[in-house]
Amino acid sequence: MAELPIQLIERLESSKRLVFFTGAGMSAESGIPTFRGEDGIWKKFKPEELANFNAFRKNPELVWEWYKYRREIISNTRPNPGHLAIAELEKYYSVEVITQNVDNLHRRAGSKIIYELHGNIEKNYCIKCNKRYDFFDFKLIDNKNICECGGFIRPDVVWFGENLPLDQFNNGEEAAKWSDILFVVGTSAVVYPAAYIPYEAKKAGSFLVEINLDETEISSICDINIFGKAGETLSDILSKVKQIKGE
Ligand code: BJW
Repeated sequence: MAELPIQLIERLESSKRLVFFTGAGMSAESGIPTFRGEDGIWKKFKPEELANFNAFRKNPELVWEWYKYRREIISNTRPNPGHLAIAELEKYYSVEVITQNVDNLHRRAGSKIIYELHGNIEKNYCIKCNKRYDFFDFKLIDNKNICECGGFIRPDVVWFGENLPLDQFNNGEEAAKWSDILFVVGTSAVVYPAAYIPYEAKKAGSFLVEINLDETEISSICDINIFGKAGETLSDILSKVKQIKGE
């Protein structure tokens, strides 16, 4: 087990409310590519061609191709030790998860309170009549996904220029502000308004711990920066908590 900073151990001893703000790096050890960086999805696909509504109107087949490809990857993965550690920490603390990920891995790991800021790749809705088509229960016609009303079905995710689900954002922000420790895990923190959340938590007095392979936009405001893999570091944190709690 790697040595954890003493300030973090002291905080873990005195804290009650932990909040995890997670990004694509959280799921990297499950085998899901991140968006930016060396293996990022954006290296292979231009976001402006795929993750915005105009692109979808212009070329729904292409956008669906990308989502089918990613769903395929996600359906063959499982939560990694980091997701499982966050879920197990609920035995010892009040834990809430704010995630930018659409991959459902926190839920599959057993976390109970999850705010999904950018939607969920397993859910869909018709852009004409709003009928919901969750968990793939719609037909593929010529690689277009068409609702019974004739409208296009789209994935229930948040594209550039679209508003985040207000309840998820507001509740997540509130949880972060009330947290004793906010862990910022595996995010480049460049996409807004999600990236405002750690700043708001800091202003409200939370202790910020970043876990990332590299420095990010948010590193300088964090109280502690742990440069390491999310899965390994969170497992180490869980082991330390068990020691603290006498297990
Ligand atoms: C590891 C690791 C390991 C790797 N362990 N770590 C204010 C300022 C500036 C711009 C804006 C602003 N407000 C709004 C904007 C515009 C825009 C925006 O933010 N643009 C910036 C990019 C410049 N924002 C929006 O458009 C948002 N909407 C909005 O603001 O609405 C209001 C509005 C309405 C009308 C008109 C205009 C505005 C919506 C943003 C939606 C983002 N959507 C996506 C796609 C979701 C669906 C899908 O998945 O298909 O969300 S984009 C993509 O980026 C995805 C992610 O959730 C998001 C964040 O990425 P993340 O998670 O940080 O991943 P990476 O790859 O960037 O980083 C991974 C990190 O992990 C790295 O740091 C690695 O080092 C690390 N790592 N392995 C630990 N093992």
